[in-house]
Amino acid sequence: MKVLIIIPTYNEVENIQILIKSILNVSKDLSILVIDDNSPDNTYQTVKNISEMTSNVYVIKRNSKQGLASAYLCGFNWGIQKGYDIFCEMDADLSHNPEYLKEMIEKIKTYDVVIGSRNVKGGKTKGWSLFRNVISKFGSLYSRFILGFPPIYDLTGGYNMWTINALNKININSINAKGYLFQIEMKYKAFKNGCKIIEIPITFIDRKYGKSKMDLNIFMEAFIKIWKLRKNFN
Ligand SMILES: Nc1nc2c(ncn2[C@@H]2O[C@H](COP(=O)(O)OP(=O)(O)OP(=O)(O)O)[C@@H](O)[C@H]2O)c(=O)[nH]1
Ligand SMILES: [Mg+2]
Repeated sequence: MKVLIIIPTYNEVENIQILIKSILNVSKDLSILVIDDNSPDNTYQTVKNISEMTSNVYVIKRNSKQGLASAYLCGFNWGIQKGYDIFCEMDADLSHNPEYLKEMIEKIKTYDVVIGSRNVKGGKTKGWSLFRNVISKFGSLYSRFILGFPPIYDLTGGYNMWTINALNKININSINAKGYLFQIEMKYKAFKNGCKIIEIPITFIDRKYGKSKMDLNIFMEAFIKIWKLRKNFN
C-alpha cells in the first residue's frame, strides 16, 4: 500500500513545517505532497527546503490561487501517475491531527473511503465560536436534507482517505466544484457509486496560526449548486 497525503496550502508557513514533522512522526513510510498556489508568505520555498532534505516530501507550485478543489485534483492526478493507491486529504492548518492517520490506514484496508468525522459519536470541534458551530451543523444538515439523507454525517469535512478504486468510480476529473461543495460532491458520488464508506470520529481543532480562506463565495457555491448535484443523480 502506497499512501500519499495531499495538503493544499495558501499562506500556511507557520503551520506546514509543524504538520510535515508530525505526519512523518506517525510513519516514515507516508508520502506527502503539498500543492501551493504561490503563497506570498513563502510557504512554497519553506516546503521546497524540507523536500530537498527529506525523502517522500514533494511540493508543487502553481502560479496563482486557484481554489482548494483544483489543488486536490492536481494532487490526485499527480499521485495516480506516480503509482500511489491510497490518497488522504488534509488541511495544512493543524485542524486535522495526524494521529488519526493510523486508524484511517487500518480502516482503508477494508473500505473504499474513510471519513474523519466531526458528526459521529465521539467526534467534535474545539475552539469554534457558537456561530461557526451553528453554520457548520446547519450546512451539514442542509446538504444531507437536499441529497435525501445519505448515510454520511460529515459531508463538508476535509480529512478524508480514498482508495484509487474510489477515485476511479467517482471520476474525479468530472468534478467542477470549487469549495466545500467539492467535499460534498466527492462523498455523495462515492456513495451513489456503491463505495464502501466509514466515518471515524475526530476532534477538529480550530486553526491557531494564519487566516481562514473560507469566504461567502465558497459557502454560497455549496448552498446553491448542491441542488444541481441532486438533480444529476435523480
Ligand atoms: N493551494 C490552495 N490551497 C488552499 C486554497 N484555499 C484554501 N487552501 C488550503 O486549504 C486548506 C483549508 O482551508 P482553510 O482556510 O483552513 O478553510 P477552513 O478549514 O474551511 O477554514 P478555517 O476553519 O477557518 O481554517 C488549508 O490548508 C488552506 O491553506 C487555494 O486556493 N489554493
Ligand atoms: Mg481550516
